[in-house]
Amino acid sequence: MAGKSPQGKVNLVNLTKSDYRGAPSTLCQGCGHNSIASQIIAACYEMNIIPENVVKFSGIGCSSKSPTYFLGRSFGFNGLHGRMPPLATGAMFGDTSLLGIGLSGDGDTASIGMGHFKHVMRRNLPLVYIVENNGVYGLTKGQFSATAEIGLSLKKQGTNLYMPVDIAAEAVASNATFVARSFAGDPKQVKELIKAAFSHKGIAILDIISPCVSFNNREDSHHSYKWGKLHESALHELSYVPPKEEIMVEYEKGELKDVEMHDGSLIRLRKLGKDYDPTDRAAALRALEEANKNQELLTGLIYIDTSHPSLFDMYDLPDEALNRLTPDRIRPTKESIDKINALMF
Ligand SMILES: Cc1ncc(C[n+]2csc(CCOP(=O)(O)OP(=O)(O)O)c2C)c(N)n1
Ligand code: SF4
Ligand SMILES: [Mg+2]
Repeated sequence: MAGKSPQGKVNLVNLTKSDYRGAPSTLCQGCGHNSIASQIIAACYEMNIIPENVVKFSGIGCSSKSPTYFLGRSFGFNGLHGRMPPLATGAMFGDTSLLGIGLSGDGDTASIGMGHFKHVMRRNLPLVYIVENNGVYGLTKGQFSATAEIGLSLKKQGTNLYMPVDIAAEAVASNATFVARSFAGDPKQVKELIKAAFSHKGIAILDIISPCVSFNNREDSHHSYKWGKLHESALHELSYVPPKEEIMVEYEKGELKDVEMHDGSLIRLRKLGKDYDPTDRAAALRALEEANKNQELLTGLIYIDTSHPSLFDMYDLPDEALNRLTPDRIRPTKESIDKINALMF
């Protein structure tokens, strides 16, 4: 039962929200990345996740610094620029019992890291992969990233001449099994999507527009708070329903669609406008294309496939985590080595 401690309300694993915090943020005040960190903290607290069961990964950038500012009791690896996915792949294989969360930026993912981004999706590594997307390289003082819209003019940078990369469209095209887009200015949606992503058995890509208040927050910039607020077009109202929670609320038939996850939890989608089926891959690509044409910030669960095996399902792994196997269980016997050698020579 959840109760109270001198530090505040405790959740089902007897932890307060403070137990999910990290070091104080050194990012700029108002940076979207800080708001996303707060929602990661809230999601993990509400899901009763034990912080020591989580491992955080990141590359380089202001976004990649942000794991320092949440889940201070969890494991963490800060890797090279654009190399968060291979780092996560290796570490997660080492201990498949952990929950993985990767933090990256639009530069880290869509510029230098594009190759690794594509491959981690086709492999379906179980990982919550968040791209804090601000259209610039914030850490190195605001150069255009690959997601900046064509024609964007910024002080000191001039005008961006190139077409942008759409992270969500890249993810759907690369067979990612969970693709969502959100906006740091819509914290409730961010939190519910993070919870759903933690329940997904495979790669969960969250492209979150996360304004850089220092270098790319002009009102007409597609990665600013103002533009996001004016142009957000949510596909549905989304809530995460934990496994076995009884739903007492009455609802009108036809207005709700539930997506069932492996652990028995549900992603509950309440219709807002048009019908939208997030299990239809072609429809997802069409919706993204349409939104780009109409200059809309399309948010919500864009695509989900709960049937595809995760990377670990494709290998004959023991139940016990590999990093806990003792040398006598890992080392091949002399007979098996002799057998392999006999095959080769
Ligand atoms: C190999 C390499 N190239 C370039 C850099 C310089 N660099 C550091 S962070 C960064 C871009 C960060 O942008 P993004 O991933 O969008 O993160 P943000 O700071 O915007 O959150 C670059 C180019 C580097 N650290 N390593
Ligand atoms: S420079 Fe931009 S991305 Fe970096 S902390 Fe400041 S507001 Fe955030
Ligand atoms: Mg960036």
